[in-house]
Amino acid sequence: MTVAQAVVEYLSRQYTVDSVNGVEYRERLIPGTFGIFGHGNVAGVGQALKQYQQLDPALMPYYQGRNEQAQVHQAVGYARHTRRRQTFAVSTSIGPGSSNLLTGAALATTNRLPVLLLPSDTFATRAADPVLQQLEQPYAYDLTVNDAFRPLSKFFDRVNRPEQLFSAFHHGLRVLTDPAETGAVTISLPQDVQAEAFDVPAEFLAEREWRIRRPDADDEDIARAAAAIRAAKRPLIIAGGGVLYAYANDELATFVELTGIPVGNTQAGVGVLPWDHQFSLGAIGSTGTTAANAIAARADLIIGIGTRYEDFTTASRTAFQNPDVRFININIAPIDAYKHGTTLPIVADARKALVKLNAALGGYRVGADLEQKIAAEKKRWDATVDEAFGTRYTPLPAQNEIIGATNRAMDARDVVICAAGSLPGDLHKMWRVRDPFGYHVEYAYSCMGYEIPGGLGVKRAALAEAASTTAAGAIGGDGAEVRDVVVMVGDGSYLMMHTELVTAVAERIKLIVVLIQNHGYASIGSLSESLGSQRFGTQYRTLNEEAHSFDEGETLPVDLALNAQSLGVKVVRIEPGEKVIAELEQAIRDAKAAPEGTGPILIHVESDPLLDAPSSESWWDVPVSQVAELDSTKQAFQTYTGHKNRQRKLLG
Ligand SMILES: Cc1ncc(C[n+]2csc(CCOP(=O)(O)OP(=O)(O)O)c2C)c(N)n1
Ligand SMILES: [Mg+2]
Repeated sequence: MTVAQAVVEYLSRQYTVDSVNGVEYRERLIPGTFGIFGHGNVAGVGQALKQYQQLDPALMPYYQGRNEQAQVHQAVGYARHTRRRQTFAVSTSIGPGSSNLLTGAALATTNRLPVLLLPSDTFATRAADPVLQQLEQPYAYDLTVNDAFRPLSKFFDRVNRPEQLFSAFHHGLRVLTDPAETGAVTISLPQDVQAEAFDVPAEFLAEREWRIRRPDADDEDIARAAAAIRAAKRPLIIAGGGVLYAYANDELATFVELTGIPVGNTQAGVGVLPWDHQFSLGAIGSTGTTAANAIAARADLIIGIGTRYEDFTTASRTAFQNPDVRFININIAPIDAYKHGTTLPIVADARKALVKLNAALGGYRVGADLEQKIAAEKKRWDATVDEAFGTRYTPLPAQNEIIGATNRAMDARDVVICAAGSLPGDLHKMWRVRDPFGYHVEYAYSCMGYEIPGGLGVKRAALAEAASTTAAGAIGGDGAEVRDVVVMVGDGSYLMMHTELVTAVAERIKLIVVLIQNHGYASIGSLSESLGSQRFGTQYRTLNEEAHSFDEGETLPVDLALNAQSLGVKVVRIEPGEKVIAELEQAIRDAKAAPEGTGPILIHVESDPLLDAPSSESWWDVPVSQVAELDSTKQAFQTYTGHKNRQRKLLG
């Protein structure tokens, strides 16, 4: 068989095995392959996919996307919803087909989510050099475009000879299924090698299981952490995505109910506790709630669980103002467990570590004063959100109202999707989550354009979950009903990448999209203003040629509703006016009521970009010019210096 045929057959027989709360799961690691064909893969991987489709359509289902990057986003969405047990392979042509994957690779690696990238490469034999789209660097003849994947991937290899296939895929899949190592796995496939025939040992093509590693915590580490917790007066947990990937939310709930320690969550950690849980302070950091940020400011012990401590989480290292604050970091990845210079790292699976900590802490509970403070701060923030959701601006609504309406219209098990713009921050602080799978905001890379393809990937996973009798279905809920997936996307992100709507049309996938038209970048506009740069270049307006400015012209005559309609999407247009919010809420309910198999539905609503979300009473470090001719910049620099003084020293 050919190298490409061996790749496809091998991938069809790889399974992940996991046990969660005594239930065993066995699922295909790679349930399908995306491909956009061109020279490089059209006759290699393309031929193999076609051949197996004819022999057995279930062996390796092929999926057609519209943009290579967007295919990676779909794989990422799928991987997160399946808690990293499954992902897709993505096959591309050489040159631009390959390099279009780079942003997707960086996103997957930054988010610690598995994707298997199979970019094609130039001839290994160099027979036809230089082939169309070959880079040709005079100083390094062995360099190709695909070398650009090396810094973005957790594993990279190039199969220059057929025999290298075995070790390339064995170690590639080791990394793909490793909870600490996972990210983009890239295996570059030269186009001539893909088509080359060779003898494949039967062992390579046999079924194989990859058991997800769930390492237990070291007893000594637990004892030291327990002692630190007992000595703490104002401890606070920061829960990240690692809690969800370890299925540790039940143990976390037990832990906080026994100890009274409150929880602030990162973007990836929304859903670790329901929003109204007594000890959930909601979002923490730059886009956090005032409740979480008030408790964090005075905390003497931070217990980070499954978090990378991104700058949004720590408010650029200003969130913790207690000079004696210490950190206990429970993380499966040593890089995260050792952050903030801690002497109390616990490198372990979050669930197993929490089970042990619970046992070690028997009888400990925080003081009544902290519990009262938690209740009071929660009440204050809930009232703030009620007001933001309830205020009616007209004719154009505030984004807060749109978020409130969407939240009310969605069921507990439905999933909201977002990635970039002003929405992620607003969702982080205000979204009232009720299910561990209910919130999916890509905020490690915050990549404009992730929203629609990422959402489509989640919807694929939701459909598979509902069809499955075991697997994610049993974990995520009752497994019977298909979750609705609602993408919330700004006009800027939509313009950057919306073409996977065509993919949803082709496969009749019911993806609900709420498109918020505010004619430019509300997020960066407000950031620019706060930094003294006066919203420069953040509005979509016609060019004033004399001033060479896009800031004062007319709003563009762009109609994104019509754009979506032209792609075959069912579109609902909400007209500005007094009834916007009621009509939007109803439109989402109607979209939810449509049967699966209807294809994508897009709801178009306009919003006022100048009506911001309630303040987090927090900060984010974005450097301001130290000298300037603009007064606005000079003033902003004064404010900036004040915040800089509150930043904690970098200790790792
Ligand atoms: C690919 C990419 N380019 C640039 C950015 C920087 N950026 C973050 S948000 C944003 C504007 C988003 O505009 P829109 O989707 O309309 O959302 P809004 O800010 O209006 O809410 C930009 C340019 C990014 N996150 N991703
Ligand atoms: Mg916008």
